[in-house]
Amino acid sequence: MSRLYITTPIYYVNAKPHIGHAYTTVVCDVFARFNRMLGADVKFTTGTDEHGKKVEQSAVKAGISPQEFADNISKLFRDLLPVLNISNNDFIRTTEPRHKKTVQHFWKKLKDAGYIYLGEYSGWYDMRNEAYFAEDELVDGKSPLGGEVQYITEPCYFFKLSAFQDKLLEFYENNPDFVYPVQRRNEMLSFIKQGLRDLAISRTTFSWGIPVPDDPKHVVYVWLDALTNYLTLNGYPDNENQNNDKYWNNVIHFVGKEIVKFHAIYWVAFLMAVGIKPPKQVVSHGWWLSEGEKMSKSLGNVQDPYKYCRLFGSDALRYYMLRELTFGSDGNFALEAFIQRYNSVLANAYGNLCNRVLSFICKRCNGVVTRPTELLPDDEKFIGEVDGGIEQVIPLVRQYNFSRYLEKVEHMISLANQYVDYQKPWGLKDSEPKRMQDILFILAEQIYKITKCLYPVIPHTAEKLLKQLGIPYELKFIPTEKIPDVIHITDIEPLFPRIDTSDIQKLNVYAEG
Ligand code: ME8
Repeated sequence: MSRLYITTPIYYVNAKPHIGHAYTTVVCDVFARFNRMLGADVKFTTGTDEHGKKVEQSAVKAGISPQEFADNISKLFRDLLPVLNISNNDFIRTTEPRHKKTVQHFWKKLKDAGYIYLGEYSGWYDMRNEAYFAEDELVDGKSPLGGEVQYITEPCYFFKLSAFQDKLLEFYENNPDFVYPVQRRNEMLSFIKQGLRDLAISRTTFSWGIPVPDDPKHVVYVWLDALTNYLTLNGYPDNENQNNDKYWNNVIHFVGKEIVKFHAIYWVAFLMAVGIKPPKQVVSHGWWLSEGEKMSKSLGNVQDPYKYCRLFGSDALRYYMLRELTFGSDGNFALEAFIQRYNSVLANAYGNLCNRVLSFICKRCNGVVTRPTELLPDDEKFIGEVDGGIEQVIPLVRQYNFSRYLEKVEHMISLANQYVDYQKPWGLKDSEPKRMQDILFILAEQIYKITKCLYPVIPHTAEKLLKQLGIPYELKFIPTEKIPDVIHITDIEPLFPRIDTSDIQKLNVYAEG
């Protein structure tokens, strides 16, 4: 059985979770569920990144300890997982003892390998993004990531990143798909080719971090600390031989576009330095904007995933996010577009199809339909088109083309609606009852297949529908799968009730405070 290890970034605890964080986590969940359906043994992890000066300062401001501060926000990230229906296998906090042990072990390995030395660092420090920049990297007096900068000098341990320039180039050459999409790969390549400077990997200006082994005045740079979470979650250092580990050989890190460099350059160099294989792929996506702008507290446009789930259900949010954003590009998150997609696709096209077919079977066939003994050319065409659609879905997901995948499924739903409209089973009750039940069976079987395709994105509703069909099912893609020859439908209920758009003004989907 193939193994796969899928990770989200671990999120900073200086702000509450918003739609952007929810997005990466949902993408990973869909990818994890999809691969499990294809038979893979998937390990899927997420968590929170809790150290650093920013957290220390926010805690002081709030009048509580950094640990208490981190506890409060980490809980909001953790509690969001069941609300979004996320199937993660583990959740890490960088303040946990298991992680401290890994980071300190990893540090010692880097040091023993000769890649760490003590020096002094002066530079422009972006506090918000916990990163140093050289004078010539600043943009309008701010860091290239947009944060305010301060000039700082401190004694500091360095990682010999400069020693990895050629090895990184060779690695990129040998692994052309390492960074997805190719635009980000090209950015990484040009960054490496510009020349790599050694990296400051300890801090002495604050203490909220993991102490450097044998020199506890220093704490480990928050990015070295954070990236190592992926090893902690894979049992390192107890499981020291990661190169023979089946999960580690198939790690995919999903990240936002702004942190590709940390994963695709620094992390790779750290791992190379201790002789651990780099990840298989770093997959990056674009940003959700809210009302055309980056979400920020001060603009008051931070979209709250908890609110969307409470108002419309997690499946509706998951569907919208995957369908609306072209993976890799930026997109705008807007309530009006959300409701529009919900009503047209989930409520009308899919929900209504399921509801009218299943309730008709209940009302007119006492809930029972049986497999037709023969198919007409129209039936064969319809079934063939649905089967063809399913075949296209699998490669689209493997290529991270989530919006096209859902577009394909929407096409299959519209084929089913066209089939209903053309065959008009409702009118055949008295004249051709046998043909009517044949059509309904065919529809029920195609609804079953379409629903399985939708399962990774709308798991809650899909399971509800599969239960309504009364078919014992397995959550696997089985190419030759046929449902039983007799279907018994009992309870049915609407899947996605329409949202009344006259209420839009009343919906507050922005985070407070
Ligand atoms: O960078 N649109 O944490 P972070 C889409 N702790 N995705 C978004 C987004 C948006 N507007 N805003 C955030 C960190 N994200 C580090 C990571 S990993 C070893 C350490 C998502 O809380 C996206 O995945 O700033 C982005 O990369 C991540 O949240 C940043 O989360």
